[in-house]
This record gives sequence, structure tokens and C-alpha cells, in this order.
Amino acid sequence: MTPDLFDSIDAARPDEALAEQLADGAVVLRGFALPAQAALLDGLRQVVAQAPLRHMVTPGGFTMSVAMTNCGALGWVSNRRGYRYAPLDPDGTLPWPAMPRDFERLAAEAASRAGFPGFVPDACLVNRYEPGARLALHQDRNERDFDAPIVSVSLGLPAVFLFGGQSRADKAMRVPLVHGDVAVWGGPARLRYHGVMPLKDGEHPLLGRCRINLTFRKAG
Ligand code: MD3
Ligand code: FE
Repeated sequence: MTPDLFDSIDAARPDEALAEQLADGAVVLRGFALPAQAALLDGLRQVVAQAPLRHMVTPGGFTMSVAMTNCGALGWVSNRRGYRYAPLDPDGTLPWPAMPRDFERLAAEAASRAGFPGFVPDACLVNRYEPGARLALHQDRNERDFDAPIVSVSLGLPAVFLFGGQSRADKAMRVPLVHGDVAVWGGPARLRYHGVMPLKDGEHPLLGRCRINLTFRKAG
């Protein structure tokens, strides 16, 4: 194993005791979202009531196993013509719901803690995994500006995250992510390949048989 893997950053400072550096630019903050969990679940309910979760189709014609929706000024959408960020929900043709303040605040605090101050996300992609759902290895490169990090918040059932390298063939490390974990991916980690292993069945006391992942981006 890489020697510095899972080393705590600045463990002497109690407020940073939970930061694990996976690689240059990639930090996991264990349990960082737990104090905000009630507000996050509240916001989530409001978002999915306005913009329902749906299974999008990839340009290759496959229906994704992960169900998605968005909030914020821009939302990630996919169809046969390609992937892009769009200001309107293609299903409702209305703007995406506003990003709840508590979402934006948590994302900015996590980014700052990980060394990316001043993060103002304009897009929050909501991914819902049911048992068996997975996300194949990919890069996130539809955002305009790769200098901004991506912040991801895991809620509900645990998942195994695959964190690969700069090329698809690089061996991926497996990172368990559980309810309340927040990960920040920026700088040299921003374009690394990543994915999520098929979700194992289980029952989460707050979310039931699913995992929700929120990813905050500066897309526009
Ligand atoms: C590492 N979502 O929506 S978030 C995605 O758990 C996505 O739903 C996963 O990948 C999920 O695009 C993983 C963590 C993540 C997001 C972006 C990254 C990890 C990343 C960009 C570069 C490296
Ligand atoms: Fe991704």
C-alpha cells in the first residue's frame, strides 16, 4: 500500500482529525455531513418533489442503473445526443430546484477543510443507488473549470468507491464510503477515473434500501 495512504492530515488539530488524504488532491472527511444530516434529508425531499429522480439514457443507448436528479443553476443530463449541464430539467422543462442553503454551506465548508477555499457550487447532482446499481469507471469532464474541486456527500447504505488513475487502465483503489462521509476531489485528482461498485443490499435506518450521493460542482 502507498505509505501515505490513509495518513491523517494535521491530526494535531482536532477539527481536522478526520481528514484522510487518499492521494494528492483527494481527501475524505469521515462523518463530516453527520451534523447536517437532518437538514440534508429535508432538502433532498424538497428537491426530489420538484424534480423527480429518473434513470437517464447514455449516448450509447444504455439506461443508467443509478437514478438522478439535480438542484442548483445547472444540472447534469444525459440522453442519446450526449452529456451536458443544462439550466432546465428536460422532463419538466422548468429550471432545476434551487440549491438548498444547507447543501451549499456544507459543500463550501468541506472544500475549505480540504484546502479549496472559496468553493461556490452551481450544480448539485443527486445520485440514487438501489441494490445492484453501479457507476462504471469514468472521468468527470463536462465542467467548464477543472480548477474547482468536486465535493461528494454519501448518505444511506455504504458503498465501495473505485478511485483510479489518470488513465482508464490504471489500477483502482477501493475506498469504502458510509453515511455521512464527505469526499473532496480537486487539483491533480480532479480528472482521475472513478466509479462505484454494485451496491450491496441492506437497510439504512434513515434512507431504507438505498444510497444517495450528492456531488457539488462548479459546472458553468
Ligand atoms: C474522483 N458519483 O456523479 S462521487 C458522479 O458516489 C460520480 O455517486 C459517484 O462519480 C457517486 O460523477 C462518486 C465521488 C467523485 C466525484 C468526482 C470525482 C470522485 C471523483 C472526480 C475525480 C476523482
Ligand atoms: Fe463522477
